[in-house]
Amino acid sequence: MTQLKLTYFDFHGGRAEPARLGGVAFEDYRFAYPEFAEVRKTTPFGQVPTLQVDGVQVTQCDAINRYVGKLAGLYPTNAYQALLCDEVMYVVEEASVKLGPTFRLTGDAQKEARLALVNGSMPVYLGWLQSQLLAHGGEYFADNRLTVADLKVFVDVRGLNSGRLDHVPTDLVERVAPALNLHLQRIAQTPAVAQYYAKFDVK
Ligand SMILES: N[C@@H](CCC(=O)N[C@@H](CS)C(=O)NCC(=O)O)C(=O)O
Repeated sequence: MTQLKLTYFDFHGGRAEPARLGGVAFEDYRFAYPEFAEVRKTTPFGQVPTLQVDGVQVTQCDAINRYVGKLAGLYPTNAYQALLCDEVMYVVEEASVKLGPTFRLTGDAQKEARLALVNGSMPVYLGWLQSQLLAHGGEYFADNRLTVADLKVFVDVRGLNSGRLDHVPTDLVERVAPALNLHLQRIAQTPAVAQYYAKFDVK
């Protein structure tokens, strides 16, 4: 059997979380933030996540999420449905790329940068995600079933609602795209996701 080792921060969110939620057996190498300086020396771009597949290190979160999705049966086999799934994942990733630099800021500079996103690109991408969801029946983003696109949006919305992101109001999603919160509640109740978080005693 292929041996998988996923390396990422020890928190319930971020770029590797959809792969963690896929339900595929893997070694979950979680590390605390202070260890990142050492971990990043072992990765080609100084970034995480990485996935080792039988000892071969692979980068890029959505390549990893898609691969795990294929192993788990959570990625469409139909080319058009796969396109819809990928589109959603890229939109969430683009939003993450905009948010990324704000983690390196502090104080007023961080506040200004985050509020610019809250009042700019964030409602645009949340609104688009909501319209995609509703256009495809309101339950799933693609293929009329759970896919890695649902897991990626679930993780993103969960992060935005969490209060972990200073200056991002915890009611932003509810105000601009409430259907995404209903989606979040449904995905949280799917057996693979509920069982995964139960292991960590996360509500
Ligand atoms: N394109 C990469 C981006 C990975 C990335 O930016 N990861 C963040 C953590 S979520 C990181 O390692 N940041 C440190 C840095 O870029 O210096 C991917 O899709 O995995």
